[in-house]
Amino acid sequence: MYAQMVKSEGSSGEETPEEREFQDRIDRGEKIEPKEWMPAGYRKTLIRQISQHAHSEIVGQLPEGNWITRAPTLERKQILLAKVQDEAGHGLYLYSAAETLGISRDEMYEQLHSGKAKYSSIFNYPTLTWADMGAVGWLVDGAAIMNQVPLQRTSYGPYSRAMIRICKEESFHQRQGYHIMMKMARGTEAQREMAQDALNRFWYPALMMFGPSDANSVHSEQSMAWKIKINTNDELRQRFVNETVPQAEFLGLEVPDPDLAWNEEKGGYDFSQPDWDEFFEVLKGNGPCNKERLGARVKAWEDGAWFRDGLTAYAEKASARRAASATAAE
Ligand code: BYC
Repeated sequence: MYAQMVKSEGSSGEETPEEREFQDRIDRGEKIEPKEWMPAGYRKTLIRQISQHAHSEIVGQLPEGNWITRAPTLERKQILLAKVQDEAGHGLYLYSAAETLGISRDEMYEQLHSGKAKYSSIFNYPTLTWADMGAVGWLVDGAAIMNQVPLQRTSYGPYSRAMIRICKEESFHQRQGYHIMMKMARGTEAQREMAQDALNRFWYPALMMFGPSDANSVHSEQSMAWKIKINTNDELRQRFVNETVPQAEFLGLEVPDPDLAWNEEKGGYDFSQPDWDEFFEVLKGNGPCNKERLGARVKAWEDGAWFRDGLTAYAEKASARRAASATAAE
């Protein structure tokens, strides 16, 4: 079987009996739980992917947080606030899932703040108008769902369970985004133009969320053998386009791709690839908002130092007091 032929990352020689048994378990569809044996490469890949995912949720709050104070109505403000809070919750489940693999939360934060860990490229683009809140919910959360629904079946237990809850909330996020787009697209001419402009700016960055083309994906083959990933980047991108184009048509908006065409033979749309040079520049830290996003996270971390110090000091004092009263009681 293909999966069994793929060697563990970092293991140079023959497959060991433990590695073989591990792969058999994966192939049988069993979940791997935190205290069970796993190849070092499996652990490392999961830590990388889950922590990057957690960072994306946390950094992902910034472009939308930008609009909370400027939402057009009280109702929209409440909905947006709830959504942004959900993203914080997703980050926390995912950091917890990564911690079960032996990395501390502080280490993960350090990797984010130093620029060593990645987060999704999409959050390095600005949100310029209220219509962008619609486009982000519709396209960005839509792409996230497309990626994350299969991840509910990922082989690592804590990750797969976190995904189940996250996907339920993401569906609400996608609906709220589409609802904003509907209002805008069917509003005044100026509102329709804003909706079209948001689609124009977010379409290609949303396609980039699925990662580089399969030919350039470094991790896909091994990650799929381990069922850390269930689909290739190109498969998910194609599914996203197939689902999203009719939604754009329903809105009366135009997808900014002159080459977009239904291909009867493949049962999906032919579409233009995003600018992959731009994608790799964003990954290197040269996107429109990379510095601003990372700067905001580092500032939040530094501003919170007094609070963390206070909590630690209180916890230490409380435990010293408990120890002293236990001794006195003896
Ligand atoms: N942005 O070998 P590949 C969300 C990196 S949604 C940045 O294909 P892999 C949210 C990749 O890390 C977003 N980097 O990698 C939504 C690797 O570099 P390293 C979060 C990217 O891991 C709404 C290199 O490129 N979702 O959170 O097999 C509101 C080669 O790529 C990107 C997830 O993270 C990118 N777009 O596949 C709020 C889902 N694409 O690490 C929040 C879980 C690729 O070797 N993650 N790279 O330095 C995944 O499914 C996979 O990690 C990916 C990439 C499909 C993203």
